[in-house]
Amino acid sequence: MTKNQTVLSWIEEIKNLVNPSEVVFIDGSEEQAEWLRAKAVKTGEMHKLNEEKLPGCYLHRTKPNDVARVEDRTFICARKEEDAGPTNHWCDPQDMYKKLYDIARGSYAGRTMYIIPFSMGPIGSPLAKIGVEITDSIYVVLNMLIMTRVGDKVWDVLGDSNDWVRGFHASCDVDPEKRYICQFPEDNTIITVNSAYGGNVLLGKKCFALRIASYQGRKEGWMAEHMLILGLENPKGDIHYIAAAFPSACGKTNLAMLIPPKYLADKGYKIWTVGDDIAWMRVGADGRLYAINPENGFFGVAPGTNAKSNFNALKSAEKNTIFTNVALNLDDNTVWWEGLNKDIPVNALNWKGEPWTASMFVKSDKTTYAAHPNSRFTAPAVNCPCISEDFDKGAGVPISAIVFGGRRAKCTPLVYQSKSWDNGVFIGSAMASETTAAAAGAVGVVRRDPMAMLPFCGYNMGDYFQHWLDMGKRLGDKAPKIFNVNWFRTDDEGNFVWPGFGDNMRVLNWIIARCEGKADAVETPIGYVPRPEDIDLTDLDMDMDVLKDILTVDKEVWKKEAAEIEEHYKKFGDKLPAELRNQLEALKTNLDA
Ligand code: OXD
Ligand code: MN
Repeated sequence: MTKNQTVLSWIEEIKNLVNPSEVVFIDGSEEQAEWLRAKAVKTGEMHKLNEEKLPGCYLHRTKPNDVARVEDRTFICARKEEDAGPTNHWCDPQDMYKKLYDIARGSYAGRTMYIIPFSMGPIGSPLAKIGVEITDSIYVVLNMLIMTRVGDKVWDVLGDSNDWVRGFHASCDVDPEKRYICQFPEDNTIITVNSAYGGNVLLGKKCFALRIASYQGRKEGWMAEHMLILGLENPKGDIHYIAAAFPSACGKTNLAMLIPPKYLADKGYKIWTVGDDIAWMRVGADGRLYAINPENGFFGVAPGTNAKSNFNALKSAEKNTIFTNVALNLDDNTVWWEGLNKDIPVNALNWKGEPWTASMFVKSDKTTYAAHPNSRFTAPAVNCPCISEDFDKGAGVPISAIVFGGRRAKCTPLVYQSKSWDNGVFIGSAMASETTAAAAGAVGVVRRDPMAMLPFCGYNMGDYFQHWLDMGKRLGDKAPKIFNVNWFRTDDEGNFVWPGFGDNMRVLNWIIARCEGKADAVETPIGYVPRPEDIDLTDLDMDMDVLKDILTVDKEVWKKEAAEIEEHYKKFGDKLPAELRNQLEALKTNLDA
């Protein structure tokens, strides 16, 4: 418990509003967690899975109307609309507080109010931040216990300070018409109502660690980014760290836990996972950029995860894991999802809890799938076989390279390096990807998603670009090198050309070699692209011509791309930094040359 008056008076305010029948402080003990799990099983919120095959694992199903983040109902409630910027939905804070309080009023009647003190980042680390989430959902509590560092120690570190983030979640009737995910950056406050889907209600994640933290980062001179962090160890035992931003469901978790191809593993190459989704980065005492993963677990997309695509994620989710919206195999009380393995259950319940058998499955019709395309596993980071020794290191890891990427069937080459930090910021600001199932809405449409932060930037994105440019000035020649990758180029039949997964290591090796000044490249209008022979294809059944093709920069295609970037930039008006306009003009000139 805490004596912090700012915490206690906020708890009192929310308690008076929602009128719970009891209040439970989460203390972080295993004993309390076990009591909560038992309670959740009793109410039916959780289903206990086969203790032998999946020890400590549970299955949860959300309402079918509540399966993904809802960007059209996500608001940045800054006092001035301009401060939310053109890419966010905005509402006046006072109007929104009133609306949310009206919705939440009395909604905990007959329910328990759980109070979760949590730290984003190792407790007490100078890079960590503290939050308190109030929720009426045991599912949220149990997920937060995996995804963040929870417990009484957090109160000790907080002391009397008012520097903490308020997170209030009310499940209400899970009514999509009254669903709101609201950030009040100027008040360090988050309020979510009428949802129970992780990305909307695990308030430490997107709401705090990205939307609120990005705002704090700009004010305080650091960065909160939608990035994985991995360490690449070479045979000499040196580890170089890479932070990489990809839009949701583009394989961040897979890249973060990559297993090198055999011939590289045999030589001694290894990948160590620091984070799979979020990076907080600060300039360290030596002038380099240092990153921590503020989370303590993985909230990964289940479908497509298998022993080949991500063995380490599968291992991470073998114990003490919560599965959400996957299928239940009734024969052995385990879970299944499309792409897990060929043992399609004959006797199962689909993600909605309806009877399901393999004969119902039609590949082209996702409504027949057993698991929801955005079904998830919430797994403790400590379970990951390749978790970095530095995962818990409060000081963070030094970043050598920043990598942007997205799904682009055409246009963007497999990999290229920016010509400078500012040019890299330009590349990030123009990032585009074909949409996936992680957010509600059409799938497969190209959308610009600057730095993969479009749904997560807590302030005006024009100011965010300027913040990136300013960070580059501070870092000077110690700044990480910036790259762009695209694993998703397709051939004329729509098949992926690059094998991806573990073979992405071949590209990471080029990236690190470039950082060390040890690899060649060709200068193109968009940046430095490897020569085909610079990417090691040992043991890979790939033709040099095919590789050459996906490394090609087609000037005509890129002229169209430049025109689209110009269009994309228009929405930022005066907030678009002059430097980015100059970068776009330089690209156009290069393409005309
Ligand atoms: C996620 C997302 O869940 O980006 O990480 O949607
Ligand atoms: Mn994400």
